[in-house]
Order: sequence, then C-alpha cells, then structure tokens
Amino acid sequence: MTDETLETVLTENRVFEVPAEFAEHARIAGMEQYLDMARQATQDYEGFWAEQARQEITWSKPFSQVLDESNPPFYKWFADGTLNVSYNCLDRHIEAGNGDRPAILWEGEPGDTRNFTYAELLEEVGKLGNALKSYGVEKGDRVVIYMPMVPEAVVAMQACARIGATHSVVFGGFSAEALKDRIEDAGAKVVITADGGIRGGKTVALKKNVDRALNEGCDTVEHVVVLQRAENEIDWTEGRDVWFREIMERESADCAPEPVEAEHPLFILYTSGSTGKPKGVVHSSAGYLLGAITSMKWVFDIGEDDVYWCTADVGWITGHTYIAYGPMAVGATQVMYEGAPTVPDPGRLWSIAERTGTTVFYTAPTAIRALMKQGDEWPNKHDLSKLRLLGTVGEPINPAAWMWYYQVIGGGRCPIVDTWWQTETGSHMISPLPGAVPLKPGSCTLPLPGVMADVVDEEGNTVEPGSHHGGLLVLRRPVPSMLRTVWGDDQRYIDTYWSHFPDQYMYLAGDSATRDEDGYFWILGRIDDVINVSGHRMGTMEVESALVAHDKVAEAAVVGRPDEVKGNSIFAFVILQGKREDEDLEALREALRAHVTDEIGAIARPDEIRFADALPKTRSGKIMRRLLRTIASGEEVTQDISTLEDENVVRQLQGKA
Ligand code: 6R9
Repeated sequence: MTDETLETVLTENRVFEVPAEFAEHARIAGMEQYLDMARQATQDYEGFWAEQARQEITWSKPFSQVLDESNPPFYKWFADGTLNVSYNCLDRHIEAGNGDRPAILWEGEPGDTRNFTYAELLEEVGKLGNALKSYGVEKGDRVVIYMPMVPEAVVAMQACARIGATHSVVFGGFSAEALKDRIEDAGAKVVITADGGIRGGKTVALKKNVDRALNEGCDTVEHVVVLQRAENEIDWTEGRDVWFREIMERESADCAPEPVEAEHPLFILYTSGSTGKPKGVVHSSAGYLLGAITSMKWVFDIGEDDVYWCTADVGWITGHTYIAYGPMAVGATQVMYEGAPTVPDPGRLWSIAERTGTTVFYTAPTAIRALMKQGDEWPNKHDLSKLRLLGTVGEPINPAAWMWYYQVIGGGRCPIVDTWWQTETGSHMISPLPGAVPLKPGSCTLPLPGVMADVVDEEGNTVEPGSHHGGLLVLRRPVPSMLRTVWGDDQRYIDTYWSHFPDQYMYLAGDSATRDEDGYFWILGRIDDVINVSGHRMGTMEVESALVAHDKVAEAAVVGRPDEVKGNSIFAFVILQGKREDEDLEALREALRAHVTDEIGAIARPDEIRFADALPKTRSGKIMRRLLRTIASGEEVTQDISTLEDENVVRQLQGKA
C-alpha cells in the first residue's frame, strides 16, 4: 500500500446519505433492509443463496443440493440442477411477453446505429448457435471470440451458452501473439472474429491477427467465422474461413437451448497474475449467472424503466457480467458503444447518454479522470437529467474524481456505486446498495449480502475495523459466482487463491485493504506483482518476459508508476546485452515499445523505459522492486540500500549517471 492511499483513507470523512428520492423507489431501501438480508445470509448461508437461486434462475431441472464442500477448494453450487444460461437471458423474457423490449441500443463510432429487441436477439443467437453446431461444435467445446464492440460479440457469447460451448473472449486490443497463447491454452475449435474493429478513427486489424496466430500454431481451430465490420481488406483461407452473415442467412433461428449442469463451464477468461503466463479463469453456469442477476438488482437497482449503460469492453470480465449476461438475464434495455470516448469530441459519452436517456451509467475511474481533464463544458452541453445512478469499477477511485462524477455528471442527485470485484469473483462483492448504504468517496463501502469479505493479517485473523491497519482482503466463504479453477491447471488455482493460510480455506483476493470504524472497506492496492493500468490488470512478469524476448535485452524489471489518468503507468528498467554506448537509445526505446505491443498488445506498452548496467538486487539476488517503484515515481530514495550489491546502480536508474 502506498502511504498516499492510506493518507486519503484516514482523512476522507465526507459521508453522502442516500437521497430520499432514490430510496423511495429503490429495490432495497434503507440500511435496515440491507442489514436484514446480510443477517439472513450469515445465519443460513446456504439457505440464503438457495432461495436466491430458486427465485432468480429458471431451471431446466431444479437442484436439491446447494453448496458441496466435499472437495475443497473445488466447491460446487446447485450441482444436480440443470439450466441454460441463454434461455435465462432471452427466451424467458419473450415467453413473459417482453419480446419487443429493446435489448441493445448500439452505436458505432462513426455514428451508425443498430437496435435489437429481445426477440430479434434470440433469432440471431439461434442462427449462430445452429451454425456453430454445423461446424461440429458440441457441448463443452471451446470457441474463442475476438471481436470489436458490436452486438454480434454478445450474440456470439450467447450462442455458445445456448449450445453449451465454453467461450473464451480475447480482448480485441491483444496482439496476435497473445491471441495465439489463449487459443492454444483453451484448445478452441472455432474462432469468431471480424475483419476489423473501429476505434479512435482507426481500423484494428482483427482478422489479420487471427491469421497470424493460426499460421504459427493453433492446430485445434477448424473454422474462423468473420463478421464484416470495418470493411478493411483481409486474406481468406478457403475451407477454413466463413462469413458471419452468410452462415446466418442459411441457418434456421430455431435452436433449442441445451440444458447443462449448474457447474458446466460457461466461459474461460484469461487474466494476469504474478507469473508470466495468464491464467484461464473458469466460470460456472448457474452460480455465475446468479451473481450477475442479484448484483444487477441489488447494486444497479435495475428496473423496467431503466436504460442501462456499461462502457466496458466485452473482452474484460465487466463486459461479460455487466453487458453480455447480467443485463440480459434481468431483461434490461442497454446501450452499447463501439468506440473511443473522445471521438469526435470529449462529449461523446454524454451525447449518447442524452440521446438514449441513460439512467444507470457504469464506467471506470480512469475514464472519469480522463474526461474530467477535458473540462466541465463537455458534460454541461448535454442534458443528463435522466441519470439516476452512477457506478465505477476497476481500481480505487480518488476522492477528487469521485466528487466530479457525483456533482458534474450526477448533478449531485445520483448515488455512486463503487463496485469492488474481480475476474475471479465473477460479480460484485463489495459495493454500496444505492438505496441503503451511505457513501464515502473512495470507499467501496460494505459487502453484498451473502459475501463474507474480511480483512485479515498474515495468520488469517481479522484486522479490527477502525484500527487503522491494512491487511489482506479475503472471502471467508465461497460465493456462487466465483471461479471454479484455472483452466487446465488445478494446482495453480489452489496455490494462487487458497493456500495462503495454512489451516483454513479462505479465498485470497490479492488486494490489500483496510476498514474504518464504520466497517467500510477501502482498497489499498494489489499485494502481488500486478499493476493496474487504466483499470486493467497487467502482470509485471508478462511485460518483463516480452521485453527479454527482444534480442538486445538481457534483463528487465517492470513496475507501476502513479499516473494521474491511468492510475498506474508502466515503467520498465532495461539492461542490454551489449554496451549502452553503442546504441541509439531513443530508437531502441521505440523498438522495444513496438515489440511489447506485438507480444501482448498496446495496453502493455511501457510508458517509460530506462536503461542501466544492472538492476538493483539484494545479495541473495532478488530484484529490489520497492526501490524501483520509488525511483520510477521520481521520489527520493530513503530505503536502506546497504544490501545492494552496487550502490552506483541507483544513480544510473535514476537517470543521473
Ligand atoms: C472487475 C475488475 C480486479 C482488480 C482487483 C482490484 C481492482 C477492481 C475495484 C478495484 C478498488 C474497486 N479493483 N474494482 N480496486 N476499487 N472498485 O476490475 O476485474 O480486471 O480482474 O481486476 O482490480 O485490485 O483485485 P479485474
């Protein structure tokens, strides 16, 4: 934890009560109701979740078992029940007479728009489901989705769910190399992609990346389904590649939803960890869906009159739970936007919010900070009076950005739900329920009912709220929506999340946190070598391995440096194979940045690269990362560097020698 964050936590004492007008219409209104639910969950944990699961999910076959803890930490929820997630997201709304309800109001970056009702979406999903089946995709087979932010990305995910295939969405900003690793790890049979995506006025060459990935391996892939979006020129492999719209034309929309077991893997989503290799986080069907539904209702307070908008990309967990599944499962109307928030000007999001009458808006602190920098004039040009609830996710929000969001965007009338959760937890874990819990800027406040979050010391003992000490953020009980394993690597699942405390199974989130005297949680940061860049997790080891893969690099160490907009920026210290004097360092910096972009994607591109003769290491050979973080932030080095082998290295790393 940085001293600065702890400082904020200890000095931020503003409290924003629930606006009476909001509480009046809220699903969960008043602290009493929240506490009541939380109490019920504590008293009868399984009973609480079983009741939610019976109420919120339409089952093909009802479950009789609730939580199976016989083989920890491989927990199972509702294991003898069967269901179909796509049925729960589409058919059941249509059967209830809501087929004409708008499901997706989509807007492309150039300004083109397309809307889908629930009935129209089901047709698309059915056709694609049938097409996938015609390519031999069966229940349990993996399909990789590498798409821009178009409605077809959601259609693709739902189509997999419909036939029981397990999807793995790869963010469109990842490189061919990163895509290849994920396709191979998942062993995908089909890849669904587009010719190109449109972002920031540029075309992202998705199909080209797929071709490159497939040329280098990925032997399991039999077909590539290509949506035409950017109309850029692409290569074509006859027999393997097929056009999305062509296959849709020939398929029937009639595709029966395949009932699957509650624990059937709905998807795999790769995320960064402490090692160089991304982890394939595996999510279940029923437990995951349940978390998506309950949080849509409790946290987003979603109702029939809402127009909901989550600005995340479907390539991240937020886009999975809060675009592709959650809003669909509760039958909401949602906005989906393809492009950059600043095209054609920094008022784009506010203009879309005005035109669509957005009522619930969910975005990341990094976006808020970036738009805040552009000035109030942009939001002020638009009528945002329909907004009633705002949300944030991805990283701690600093109080200044919180206040701007609250006042300038929310007009001082909309609660802000600061939602703490992770790829691994599948859905919100700690967040205000907006009609019940008073807000404090910068705090994600209290756990949702049924979430046994705690802050503990190294031995696993609770750190008392109000003690002004930080600790490890844990979940004391498994929740229905959390990951089931790491794809193909059960041991890594055990080691990463469940092995920290010797005699007990507690889920280790990998964040540090503290609680104030009201029991409010304040997230302080990661405890592992993961940095948070623009709300996205980036493993420092991943960037380091990309750098050392370059033939001029001998060694590299990557740390995060506090950044006003991104939260953290990527700072790399690089040791060359040859002599520094022999290189054009500026050109090499550019080459290394391009190299990392090629290996991982633009999100991993180092903002700063500093060359030195050696890295600071202890006598036992460990890289002194804390020292590197101090140096990267430009702060004075006050740490004890006497264990350092060569003290002169510090001056070099500071750029002074
Ligand atoms: C949903 C998502 C998870 C990590 C998590 C934490 C950070 C997310 C936060 C937050 C403070 C919040 N994080 N939400 N920190 N306040 N409201 O972001 O998933 O990409 O897996 O990242 O992000 O460090 O551990 P993911």
